Amino acid sequence: MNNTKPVIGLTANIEVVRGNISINVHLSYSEAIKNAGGIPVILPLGNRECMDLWMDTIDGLFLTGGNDVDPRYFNEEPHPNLGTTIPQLDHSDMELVKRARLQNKPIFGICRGSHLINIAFGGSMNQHIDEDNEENGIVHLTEVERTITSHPINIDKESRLYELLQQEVVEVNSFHHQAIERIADDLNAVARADDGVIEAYESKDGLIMGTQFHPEELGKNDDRMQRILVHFVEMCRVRKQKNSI
Ligand SMILES: [Mn+2]
Repeated sequence: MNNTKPVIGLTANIEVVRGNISINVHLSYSEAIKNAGGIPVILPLGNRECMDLWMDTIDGLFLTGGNDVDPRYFNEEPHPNLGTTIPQLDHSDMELVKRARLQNKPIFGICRGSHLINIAFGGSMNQHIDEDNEENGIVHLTEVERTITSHPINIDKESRLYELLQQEVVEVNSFHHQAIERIADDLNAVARADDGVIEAYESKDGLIMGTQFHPEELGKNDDRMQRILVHFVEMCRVRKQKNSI
């Protein structure tokens, strides 16, 4: 089979499902990657051997949402409101990010995924933001349907995200109680909420993107949001072509 579609590795969450420790990925992620022209594959917890083979197989790495990242990765003690952390998963995901970067494979992170990338490159997190910011009415941790938008973000005009969305102010969904505190040196914050919370970043070379919001959900009803993932898959396709020459 002569397949030109890029293979995208999706990280998974670890959750107890009906009493069994399980890997779990929201279907919206793999559907969004498929709809964007990629071939999604789920990466469970890795070890060295798995990771070597996965890196030979995938053309891009997609880090999904999920649990909080262990704050010891940015040299902080746990905040009282820190959620459950899964050290094995953090370690596995960090290793994947580092390996993908070494091979110049495009990396996209959403929510936890975006936090983890930032931490892997030396950034830090605000472990618990006020859910209810009275001053400007922004609620970042909402319990509405995942396609519902909750607050606007302001996008830097000098960014790829702006190129894709062609709009400086965009309404996004919001399901987070943490936020990036210090952005890693290799990354640029390119979108913020009105309270300053970083909602998207990009690496200087464009190969890494992270969003605090969820384009995989918004893209169901909003073609512009789907463009973000189409762009990522396209970068992975270019990377695959380079590899095959
Ligand atoms: Mn938000």
